[in-house]
Order: sequence, then C-alpha cells, then structure tokens
Amino acid sequence: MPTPKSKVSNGGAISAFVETSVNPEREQVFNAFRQWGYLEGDLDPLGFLRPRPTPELQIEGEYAREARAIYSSTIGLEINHIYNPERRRWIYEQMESPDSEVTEKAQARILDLLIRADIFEQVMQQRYLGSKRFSLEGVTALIPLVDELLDTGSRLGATELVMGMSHRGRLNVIAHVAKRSPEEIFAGFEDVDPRSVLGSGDVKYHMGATGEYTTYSGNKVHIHLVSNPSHLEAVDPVTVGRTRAKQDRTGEGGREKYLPLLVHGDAAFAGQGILAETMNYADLPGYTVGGTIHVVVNNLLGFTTSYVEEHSTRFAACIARRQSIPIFHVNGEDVDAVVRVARLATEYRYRFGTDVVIDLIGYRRHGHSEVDDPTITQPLLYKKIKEHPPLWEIYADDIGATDAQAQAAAIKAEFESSQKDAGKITKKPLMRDLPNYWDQYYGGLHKQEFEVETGISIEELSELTSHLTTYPAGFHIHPKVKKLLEQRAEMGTGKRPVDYGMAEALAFASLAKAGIPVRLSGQDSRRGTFNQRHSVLIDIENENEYVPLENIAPGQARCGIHNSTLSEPGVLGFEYGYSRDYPEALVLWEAQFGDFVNVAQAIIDQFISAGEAKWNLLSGVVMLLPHGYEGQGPEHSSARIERFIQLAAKHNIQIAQPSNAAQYFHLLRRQALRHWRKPLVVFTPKSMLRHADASSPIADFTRANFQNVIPDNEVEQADRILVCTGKIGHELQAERKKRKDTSTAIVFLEQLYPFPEKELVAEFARHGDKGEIVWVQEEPANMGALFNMLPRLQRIAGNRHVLSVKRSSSASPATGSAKAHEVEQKTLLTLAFTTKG
Ligand SMILES: Cc1ncc(C[n+]2csc(CCOP(=O)(O)OP(=O)(O)O)c2C)c(N)n1
Ligand SMILES: [Mg+2]
Repeated sequence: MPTPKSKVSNGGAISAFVETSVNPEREQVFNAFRQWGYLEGDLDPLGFLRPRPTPELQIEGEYAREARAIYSSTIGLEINHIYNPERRRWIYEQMESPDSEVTEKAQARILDLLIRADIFEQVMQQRYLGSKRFSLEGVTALIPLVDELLDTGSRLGATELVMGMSHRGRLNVIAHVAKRSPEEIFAGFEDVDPRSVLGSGDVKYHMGATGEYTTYSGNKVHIHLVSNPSHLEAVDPVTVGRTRAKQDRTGEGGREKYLPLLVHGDAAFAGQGILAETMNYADLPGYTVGGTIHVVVNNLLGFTTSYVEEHSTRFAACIARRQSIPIFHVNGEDVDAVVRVARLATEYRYRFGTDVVIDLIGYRRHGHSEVDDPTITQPLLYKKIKEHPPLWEIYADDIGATDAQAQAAAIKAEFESSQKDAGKITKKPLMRDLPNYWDQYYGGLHKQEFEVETGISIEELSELTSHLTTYPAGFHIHPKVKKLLEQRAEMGTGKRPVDYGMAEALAFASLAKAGIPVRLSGQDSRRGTFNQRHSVLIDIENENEYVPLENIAPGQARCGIHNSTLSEPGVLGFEYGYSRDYPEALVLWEAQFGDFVNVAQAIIDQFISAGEAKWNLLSGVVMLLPHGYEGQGPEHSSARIERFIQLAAKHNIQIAQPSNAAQYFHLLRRQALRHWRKPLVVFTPKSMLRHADASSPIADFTRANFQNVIPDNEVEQADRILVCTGKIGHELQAERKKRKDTSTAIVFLEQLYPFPEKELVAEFARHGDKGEIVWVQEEPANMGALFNMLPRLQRIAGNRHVLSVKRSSSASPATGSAKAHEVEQKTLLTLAFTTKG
C-alpha cells in the first residue's frame, strides 16, 4: 500500500530519530525494548507461545508504555545480531515512526484477499474431500503479505518475483499470487489426462506456475513460482540460482528487477541444513542476488510435531540469526501489522541488499494434510482452533465491514462455478509459460541431428593460448605459476602435449570468445583442488587478481570461476537453478572430490535427473566429479558411478569419463554447442591430470568430435577385448606393453550413458567374433557401472563370452591402505589379461 514518502527515502527521518534519542532516560528504556521487547510480544494468535518474562523489561513509566506498545506488540523485532549500527538504527526509526494510515480502499482490498484465500480452501475441501491440498487456513495473512511485498517491491524496481515454496498454501498462492485461474487448479484435482503422464509428471502441489500480478499501485509484476519436489527446502538454492541467472542476463538493474521470495514451513526452516547453506552465500559476490525475502509460514507445527520438539531455539526462525539480517516476528492475525512488516522487509532488502526474514505466526486449521486427524496429537490445540473464527471474519469486525458475509457468499459462488467449468477441461493445464530463451533448446531422446563439430583450428588454439598465458606488464607472478604458464604456452602451440588443465582452459576460452558464457563454481575451484586450474592469477606483492579467461577477446562472454562455500547441496542446487535460466551458458559445478557428491543427492535425484520427467524442465548443468582409485582411502576414490548409472533412463542425463585431455575439451564444447540440453555428469581425473598418457597432441583438438568410444587401433583381430573407462584403461595399456601382448584390445567407453551401442558394435566387429569381451573396472563388484554394462555387453557380444574384472564386493568403496590398494590394483591388471570364463 502507498507509504508516506519519508519512509522510503528517509534521510530526514533518521536525523529526527537521532534528535529524539538525546534524552538518555528515554533512550535507556527504549534500548531495553528494542533488544528484548520481542520476548514479551503478543505474537501467537492462539496464545500457546507464551510471552517470556524478561527482567530487562520490568520497567514502568511513560517511556516504557510507549516502547512496550512498539516492541512488545504483535510485531517482534529480533535484530540484536545485526553488526551494522546504521541498519539497526534504520529499523528502529521505522518502528518508532507512526505507521501510515491504512486507507479504507486498502482495507477493502485486504479483506477481499483474506476471504478469497479462505473460501478457496473451503471450496476445495467440499468438492475434493480426502485429497491433499495443504490448506493455508490459519496463516491466510500470507496473501496480503505477498500483496504488499509486490506493491513495495514494484515501486522500488521489481518486475518479476522469483518464488520458491513448499506444499503449505501452494495452491492458494498459485491462484492468488501467480493468478492462475481456479479452473486450471481445480482441473489438477480432476486428474483429467492420466495417459499422458504414465510414469512421469508430478502432483499438483509441486508444479511451477507463472503469471502476472497487478499491484495495489497498478504496477505489473511477473510471477514465477519455481517447480519444487517434496524434499523440503531443496528448492531454496534452486530459486536463488534461478534469480541470479535472470539478474545476470539483465546486467545492470538486474538485482532490482528480480526479487526472490522463499516461503518456508517452520519445522523445515529450523531443521533443514540446505537452507543454512543457501543463506550462507547470500552476500558472496559469486552468489548474491541482492537479498532474498524469507517468509516462515509458522503454524508452530510440523506434521504431528509441536514446535517445542522442532528446534532448540525459541523461534524456528532463529537459525537466521547467524546472518547479519533482520528477523521480524509477526502475529498472523494482526493483518495490518503483517502488511507493515512486509513493507518494511521489502524496503530493507532494497535499501541494504541483504536477506530478510519474516516469521508469520499463525496456526493450522486442519491436519497436516486434510486426510490427517490432528486431534489425536494436539487435542487441546485443535479444540481451541475449532472454536476460532477464520481470519477474514476477525478482520471484517476490526474494520467494521458489515457486508463481509455477503461478499464471502458471492466469492464462494464464483469458485463453485469455476469448479463446474474445470470439469470440462480435458487436458492437464500447464499453468506456466517458458521464457523465450528456451525456444532454441531441446530435451527428449538424443538425435543424431543435434550433433555439432567441436574442434577448432590450430590458429585459433594458438591465439587463445597467447591470451591464456600472458598477463599485464608489471604483474608479479608466482614463480610456480609462471612456469605453468610457460608450459601451457608450449602446449597450445604444439610443442608439448596438452594436459587436462590446459584443455579445459582452451574449451572455456573458445566458448567465451564465441559469446557463450561460462560459469564454474566449486570448493577451491579457482586454483583447482589438484593445483591444475589456476584460472585466477594472483600478484604475489599485492594480491591483485588477473583472470586470463576474462581477457580473451573484446566483446567476449563472461567466464566466471568461483570458489564456493563448503557446501554441496546448496551450491549444486544453485548451479542447477542457474542453468535453468541460462540455457545458452555452460554452467558447471565441481566437487572437491567426487566422493562428496552424495551430500547433494537430493538435488541430483529430485531436480537434475528427474526434472525433465516430472516438470518437463530442462537443464544443461555439468557436474565435474574427480574419481579414481589411487590409494587415497574410502572417501577420496569414488564419485559413485553406480548411483548415476542407476538414475539414467530415457536419456535424462549424460554420463561420461573422458580418458584424455582432448576428449575433455570436446566434451565440454559439445555440451555448450549442442542445443540438446541435458545434465552432464563427468568423472574427472586426479592422478591422470598431468600424466603423459592422458595428455593429448594439439592435433586432437582440431578433430571434429568427442568420441563416445575410443577404438583400439594398435591391435587388429583381438582375441580379447577389454572394455573400460578412464584411468584403468591407461594402466591396462601399460600392462599390455609390459606383457608384450599383441592380442588384447583395450577399448575406452568414454560415454557410459546414453550407451553408445552403435560405436561399440562397430569396434567389436573390427575384431571378428571369437574370444572374450572383458568389462574391467576399478570399483568393487557392487559398485561402478558393472551391473548396467554386463547385460548391455552380452546383448551385443555375438559369439564372444562376456566376463568382468573388478574388486570384490565391498561395503566401503576403497581400502584405507595405500599398500593394500596397490596389491588390489595389480591383481585387477593381471586378471584383466588372464581371467577365463
Ligand atoms: C526433507 C523432507 N523430510 C521430510 C518430509 C516429510 N514432511 C512433509 S511435510 C512435513 C512437515 C513440515 O512442517 P513445516 O515445515 O512446519 O510445514 P507445514 O506443513 O507445517 O506448513 C514433513 C516432515 C519432507 N517432505 N521433506
Ligand atoms: Mg509448520
């Protein structure tokens, strides 16, 4: 709602505050309430969260009366943890100035929103008894809250709200924030088109939605509600990453235009670590979105669990105290206070560019879902709730609206008519539009026509190399880095074989030069865990930075390499989100070791591998996962190839292990240049990073394509064909040489999925049809790609026997002893050449 000018641009107001602050007695009293007032606040509509008597507040007198009315009221301000005094002061100033008058027109709008929110739920309840809708009733003030947030946001520059939320009230938000027609939403309950989604699709309260919102002031804001899995809070980093991509696409002004909003449940907010990971990078340059507004839809319950069992803190929102950001607790039944807090929080976000938390405290009118009976676990609470009127009735009384009942009846009739119309819809509504930057990109099964050439000319390689290996005059380079750059200069000009680090730099540089943005983030990714990347040069005298990849050509695209926070799900979720709104870019996430990728399993399972099947939403995100058995123990060996292979179906993802530097180069370029947008999982090398056997001659960079299968051209008509991926293949080649073996072929399967059957059949055919095919892997028998490869190889083996060589089944991926590792590895190599069926 409109605010007095002084509240938005209030340099003057702050000085007024300073003036009133000179009365030391008043200041002392106020300070006590500013700090602790929220503990005695009237924050819970049902009164279960009792005010906490606080010694500092046991003060009487005029100032105490005044301060108590502000700080121990229906708004509880928790900001003692904010470091910046001017930010605290700004908030105190806002709290201590009278709130703007809510006009009659604004009250009517709020009442209408409240009635709609409640009646919408009731109509669904009547018609679809027994199906889950996760009613908003009890916290319906969320709708006027978002209404105000959009009004204030749009006045400060927002043109799009990027919103992530879970189940609670989602259908209501789709109707009343994303403004999808009730018919569409009701049609979701009718399940009109089951045949179209056999084995795929998602439930109605997970689907994303887009729409247009008209604010109170008449501004239009595009709404983008992000698709979301059941896994609570998993959508947080995805929403933030999506926002960042939209902001980056826009360039200047992006932070103002795209406003992120995350709506959380109280139990989830307190309990799920991924939220803490997401908040932790909120202010870091590589990840910031200029502040996310968080709303905790706090019904003081998580399913059957009461708030005292949910968290060790007084409020679920307390986890946010780690950040230097405000937490506004607000009684969800004082709607004017809710609206005021929404305005304050939004202004704060725009003024200071940080996250803000609104803790909207209400209750839950029904069970967790509507098929659940809450009187079994919270009998007294639900007795009270049963007698408690809906919020719109309370608000109507407060503002003296006499025709609210008639209004509610009219709105009910409106929804009931929509429901009848929903029955006529015969195709499941989509509820969203895709931005046009997706027009050029495809999902579905792979087609040969998607392929593109990925090689570049010797001249271009040489030119890119000159930019990658030079730095400004006067830059004090570290001697080790100097040497590395000298070696890279030789690599790029054909004087020495190219290693992985240089191959990657050439891939990134060539793409950026061609206008394709590159974004890579991961732990220590700027230098590279294995000292292999050195994407940022650091002056040893002043720590100034120089990024060769940003200095390839005038007008090049952005090439940003970021050291991430020490998080896997938070950062991978962000990069997945980023890829969702930047299909043109090559977006990569790198694990420190592939072993740590399982910390992010929910992002992989719920978004990366299933996003297309569930929501028809594509992503080209790349995961770089260092993998290989090198005697470094159970947690520095395996990126769990088996997990990814198991997730692969219907060409949902690509899984590759490039065995040499040029292959890595072509794979990265293919991912960016093809318009087939599929997540790519790359098992990357560790010990092979600089190994001569895995380095490539410069000529291989001019070759046309990535090879899904590398044939063995050294052996003709082999008796035995070893099929393998990555490092073990190089070790097998060395073993073959040692044995002076001339009858064993070693074939590298560079792409595990989609399985390159045609290429493999062709390679087998070159060797006739006698002898054995042996799948060789480093991983134990219950891990790696074995279980998936054996039936595939058997199908194409013809007359050959299919055997396998692997470590014995094991509960742990690898031994902790380097010596035991060596013995095992030697045994594998011997068996590969000797095992018989
Ligand atoms: C990661 C995860 N764990 C468990 C669940 C099962 N679950 C669904 S809703 C819910 C309770 C959520 O409580 P809260 O966050 O307070 O939201 P509310 O339903 O009260 O709005 C639980 C445990 C889940 N969906 N996701
Ligand atoms: Mg809850």
